[in-house]
Amino acid sequence: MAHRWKNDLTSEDVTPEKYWLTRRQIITGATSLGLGAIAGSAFASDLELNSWEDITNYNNFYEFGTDKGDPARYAGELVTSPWSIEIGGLVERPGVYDFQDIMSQMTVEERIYRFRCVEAWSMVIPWNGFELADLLNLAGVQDSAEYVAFETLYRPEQMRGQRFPTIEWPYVEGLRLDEAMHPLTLMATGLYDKPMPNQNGAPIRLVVPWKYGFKSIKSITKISLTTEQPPTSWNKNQPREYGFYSNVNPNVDHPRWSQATERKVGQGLFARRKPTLMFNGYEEEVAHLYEGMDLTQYF
Ligand SMILES: Nc1nc2c(c(=O)[nH]1)N[C@H]1C(S)=C(S)[C@@H](COP(=O)(O)O)O[C@H]1N2
Ligand SMILES: [Mo]
Repeated sequence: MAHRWKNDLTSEDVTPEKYWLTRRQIITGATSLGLGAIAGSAFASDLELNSWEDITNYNNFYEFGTDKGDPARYAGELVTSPWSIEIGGLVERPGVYDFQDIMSQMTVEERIYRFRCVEAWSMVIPWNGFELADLLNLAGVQDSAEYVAFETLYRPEQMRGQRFPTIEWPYVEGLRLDEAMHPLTLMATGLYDKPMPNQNGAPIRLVVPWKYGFKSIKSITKISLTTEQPPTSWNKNQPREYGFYSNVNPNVDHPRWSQATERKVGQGLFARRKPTLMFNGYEEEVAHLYEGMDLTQYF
């Protein structure tokens, strides 16, 4: 794959596929594909990008503290260069992959995705990144692999939240292999055409737009292909509240709050709450992955 620098992107580069909402579609409101369910019923404000300020100042990254302002406050203490990802388990070419080497082999593009946190706030974010499938293919997935396990960096000297046992460190996440290979699943390396801010998971983090935000693990240092379903941080912490799949689903409530509606960040606390969409609006693209599964059991 040819490498393209982010500032070489043209509007053609960001509008090639049906899977994601593009900047042009948002501007014209012409979203008949991908997020059509949203566009069909939505006001322009539902599709408007959240501001850089919203995206980088209000989020979760427990490695830096549990307050939603802590990542912006303290993530600057993390040194993200050099960076490498150890890829192992059931792959043909296991090894330690340097981040810059990976980048030189990937086509970085922009994709605008809806993001929905389990706590019922949402944003629309212009990520830059490449498909996780491209990275997994670089390492070569063996036929016997069924799941992908991810790990965040453990470095308490620079990640002050890790000095406390708020959750078990390192943060871990997992996907079924078909979810991981889906073209919507992104390894994000930036936003708004800028390198990924530390608080959003620099230099590289996962983005799975049809799942709740906590699946999108940040600052990844390890990826492993397995036959066993991998442990996930929130499931280990609160198994009754967080399952492995964590698909956005308005019909399955979190035990302590409803998931039926959501509030878009940046529109004021008194803005109208919107109904949550099945699979966060990506039903057409991903529902087939879960055919025949009872999603109240596999939540
Ligand atoms: N390593 C790590 N990744 C993480 C988290 C975390 O605490 N640690 N929080 C998750 C949660 S709960 C959310 S909502 C998103 C929020 O960050 P974003 O707005 O940058 O996507 O990151 C997810 N990824
Ligand atoms: Mo979250």
